[in-house]
Amino acid sequence: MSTLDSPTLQRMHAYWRAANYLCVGQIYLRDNPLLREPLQLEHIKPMLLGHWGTTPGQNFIYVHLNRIIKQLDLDMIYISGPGHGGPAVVANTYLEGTYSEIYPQISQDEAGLKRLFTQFSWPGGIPSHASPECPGSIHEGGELGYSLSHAFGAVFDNPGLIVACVIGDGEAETGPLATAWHSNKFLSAATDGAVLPILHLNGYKIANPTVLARIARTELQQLLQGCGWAPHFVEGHEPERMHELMASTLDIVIGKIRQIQQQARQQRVLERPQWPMIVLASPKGWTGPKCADGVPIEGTFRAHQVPLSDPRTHPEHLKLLEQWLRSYHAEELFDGQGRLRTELAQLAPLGTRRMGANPHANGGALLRDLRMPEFRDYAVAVKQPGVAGIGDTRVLAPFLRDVVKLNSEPRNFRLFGPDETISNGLEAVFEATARQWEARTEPNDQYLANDGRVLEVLSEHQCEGWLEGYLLTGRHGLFNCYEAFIHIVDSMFNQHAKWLKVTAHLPWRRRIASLNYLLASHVWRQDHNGFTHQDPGFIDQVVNKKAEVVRVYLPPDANCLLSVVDHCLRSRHYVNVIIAGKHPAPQWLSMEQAVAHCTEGIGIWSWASNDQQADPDVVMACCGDVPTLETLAAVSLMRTHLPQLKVRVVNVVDLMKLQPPSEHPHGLSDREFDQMLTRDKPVIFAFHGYPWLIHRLTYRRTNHDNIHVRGYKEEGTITTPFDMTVLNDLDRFHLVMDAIDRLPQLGDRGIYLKQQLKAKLVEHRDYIHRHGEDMPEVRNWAWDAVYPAL
Ligand SMILES: Cc1ncc(C[n+]2csc(CCOP(=O)(O)OP(=O)(O)O)c2C)c(N)n1
Repeated sequence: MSTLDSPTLQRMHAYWRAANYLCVGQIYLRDNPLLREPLQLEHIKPMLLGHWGTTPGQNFIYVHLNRIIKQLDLDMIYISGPGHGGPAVVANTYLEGTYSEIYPQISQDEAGLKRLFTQFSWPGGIPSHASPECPGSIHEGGELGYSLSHAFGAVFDNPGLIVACVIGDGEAETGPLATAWHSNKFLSAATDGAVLPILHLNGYKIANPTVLARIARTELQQLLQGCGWAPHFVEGHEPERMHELMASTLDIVIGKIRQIQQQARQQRVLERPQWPMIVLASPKGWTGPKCADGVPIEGTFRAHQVPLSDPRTHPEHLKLLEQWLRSYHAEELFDGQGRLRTELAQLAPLGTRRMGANPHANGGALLRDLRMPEFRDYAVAVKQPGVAGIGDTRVLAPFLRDVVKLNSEPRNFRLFGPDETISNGLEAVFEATARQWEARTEPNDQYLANDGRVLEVLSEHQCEGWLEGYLLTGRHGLFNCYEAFIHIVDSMFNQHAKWLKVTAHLPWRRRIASLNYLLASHVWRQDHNGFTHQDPGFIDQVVNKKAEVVRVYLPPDANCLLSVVDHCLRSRHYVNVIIAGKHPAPQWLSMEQAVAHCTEGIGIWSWASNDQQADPDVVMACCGDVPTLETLAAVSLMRTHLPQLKVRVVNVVDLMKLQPPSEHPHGLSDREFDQMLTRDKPVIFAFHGYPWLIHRLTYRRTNHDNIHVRGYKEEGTITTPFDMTVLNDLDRFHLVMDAIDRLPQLGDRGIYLKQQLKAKLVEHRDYIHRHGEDMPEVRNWAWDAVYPAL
């Protein structure tokens, strides 16, 4: 017996034709949207932009998902992996009515159709992808590879949600997507929702066949099965047969999803299920022109973008385009006003069951504040500056543990990381939860459970994609990672920051929780790993993005870290980058001082300065925990050996303070900047990252010419912590020498001290080579305005 009776099948086919028609219209037309007149050149856009190839397949999927949503009242959203098929999501959200509700000028009539067509890939209109402007989208899909990770992120802790995730067979060749199949080892059938991957095997990328289309179907089946999936193939090109096959397959796979969930939820079956998925093998550019210019188009790579050329330069294509458009018989699909005929419109689900109107795809609308513990309760007691600390992230860990605990019932906070939660000093979170793990366990495993709040997989791409999906659907999270390897997701960060920028200006999109990176195990303390693990360049990458979206914090000690993390977890619609150390390190500020300092983001540390009664001779500025330590050691040296010198210490927690306020909302006013860093005195700036960044951020400041920056200059290896700073000229001795070089008034006193400091550096080298650790005077140094004898 067939799944679809004949009238239903015909109506679904008509709906598909309507969507296809709207997509061709978006790519080509600026006028005559219902082809009431013969097609003329003036009806055609001056620039033909967009991607046809993936679009009819996605339209086909969408109409079938609509049927099953309606039939079973499913809570479902749609992710378009090949998001370049933007016309498809626009067309379908228009047909279901959501588009016109959000953008009333794109009305359900002929005038609205004309605007719908014209706005696509048009200046002042909408982009060609499944962009943020498109309702129902949480995934632009411009940069391929992240659809399946986003889909999983969206269903974690969303037990009622199904994400239908269309994956391009080209997209499936990317590293992130290839790994994302394994997300099923982290998904709880009991407490999470389900992902329905639909691998769209249309055979081609831009100009090449795809790998998965050119291996035997059995090999593809085995590959997917090996990744833990049960693939169902829907293959062919004859519409009638394909409609029936897709409908019956969807019935089976959704039935299977429900059965798996029921077994886990009611019968408490704990074995990892084999989740179903669909492989849709259909021609690329299905229903488009068969041939043009004597070569086949449909079912080939030539269908990828705009299959027929501009009739202004290829006059013979005008007829072909008109034939193609008329093949959908728009007159049977839209009424006299240009509105989708009622019997077709009824195929779409209603209200928030429409995939364009599902609130999960506008996550800010569902976002609830986290329940936050009082961060001050986790403070380190700092009676005087310089007391020994256990490692800043280790102080933070109990706070994060309690964030997990307090939000265990709303289930809206998770930690993500590539197997570094313990390594980054956050082990205390495992007092409250475990790592989510659905694969096999063995007796010696640690902290694994099938209901853990920590998601760890050794793929930074998955951590990032899952977290993004989680945030975009209205929840909160934090990604902890080694600083050097966060670069792996540079490009994903880019895409997310772009999404935030655009959505911030769409009033109907609600703001989501910020994406928080905690980069521990940073460049200066890679004692185990050396050069490969030393790279502070993620900050440089981040500050390229819009100031309204990015924030970078370098707390100098644990109390500042607590204050910063509390702030970031409460913030909205930013990317926050926090860089913190995990190794024992001195603590500088009491909690009260830390809160005041972090609130300002930059400040003079008067307890370390001696310029209260006079203008400073030199400003010693620092940003980052290790640079702060070296700066304070340098200051104590200067105050001991050059007591007449007036030294001011400035610490920066919020890097964006350095930019002028015209460039970043956090930017310090020029007046305050001049007051703090002076208009004309030398500034020795010890920075955590690459030095150029400080110049980039301060080049417009009055005193920029006098700012001399030390930072990481790509000198690294396995060595002692202090030697890392020496190799990069960021150590206390170099900092003092830098100051002397810029203070000619010191005369011979300065020259003699410099001589002694150079000798110190030689002594340091000899010592570490002989003993394998830093000199006792370095290891045991503690803040005092007086430095031990040289
Ligand atoms: C990471 C990335 N690399 C390259 C591209 C350029 N690109 C755009 S579409 C495309 C082919 C996509 O093929 P597929 O995923 O199969 O989509 P479809 O054939 O359905 O259009 C490529 C390579 C991209 N968008 N993203």
